[in-house]
Amino acid sequence: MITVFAGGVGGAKLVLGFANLLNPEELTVVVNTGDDEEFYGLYVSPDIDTVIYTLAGLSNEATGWGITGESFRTLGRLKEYGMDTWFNLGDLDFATHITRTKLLKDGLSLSEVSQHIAKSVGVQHSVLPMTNDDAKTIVHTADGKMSFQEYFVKNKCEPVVEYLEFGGKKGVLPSGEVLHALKNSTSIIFSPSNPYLSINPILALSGLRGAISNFKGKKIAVSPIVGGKALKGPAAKLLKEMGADVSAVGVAKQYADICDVFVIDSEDAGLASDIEALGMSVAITDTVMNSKLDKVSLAEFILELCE
Ligand code: FO1
Repeated sequence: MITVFAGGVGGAKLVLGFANLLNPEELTVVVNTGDDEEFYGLYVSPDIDTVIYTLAGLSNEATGWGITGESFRTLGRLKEYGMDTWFNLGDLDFATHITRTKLLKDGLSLSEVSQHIAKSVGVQHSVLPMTNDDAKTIVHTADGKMSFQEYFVKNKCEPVVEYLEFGGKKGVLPSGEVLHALKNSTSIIFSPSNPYLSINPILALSGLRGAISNFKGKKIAVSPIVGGKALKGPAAKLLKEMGADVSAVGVAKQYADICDVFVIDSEDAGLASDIEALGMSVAITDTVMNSKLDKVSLAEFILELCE
């Protein structure tokens, strides 16, 4: 079995590639929940939903999040009622959040609820939240501190990030399901999600870095930066604000102490020796995933590295 650490859009694309090649018992996806937030009393877990909707073939290809063909009538009515509506929740998406909130209130864990939602829309592979506890990311910026979604959606990633605070309280543990998956895995894959916003919240969980350091199988990370640019989202801007190189080398430095192999795009082949100097081996292929074939090809390439 392989375990894939994933955030939202970039992670979900690669996960779809793996899901096309591996049986459900051969793949576990561990998803960042630092982006989770409550809206109107409903518990929203954006990265979990992005992965589930993508695997279910429901996702909006244009945005990468939400459900294709969504309507926003409920949100429109909430606006008429004077509610804050900067986070675009669609009508069908609301059903997911209502279900999640109800089941959490009934006493199910976020892992159990996520499995229930995934199965209900036909997803057979395991999609696990990184933790069952509150681990929301707080973004400290030049404009003050804010929740992840306030930073990402309300403020369009514009505030300059000073530092990121992970975990609702100190010592948040990974879920038992995550630890079980790692114990039974032969490889760990760090998907091309934002290393600061999507992967670091997972790595910040108590004991997880140690578990990964002691992990005997292959540990492979994929660069979300190609040709000095992020394929989507604020990864390049964040690298700059954190004082890192805005390149695959800058990302590789984040993974140098926990990964054996770093996958870069063919366009960045010239950076291979700089990354090898960090102590990782480098694998070069086309990493930009536009079509389904791109996603499956990249997943296939990584599975070969796992052997
Ligand atoms: N991203 C946006 O840029 N704007 C939105 O209004 C928005 C709404 C939204 C609703 C549900 C959901 O599951 C995700 C949504 N996202 C939206 C994406 C989300 O903020 C980010 O993809 C992740 O948190 C970062 O990975």
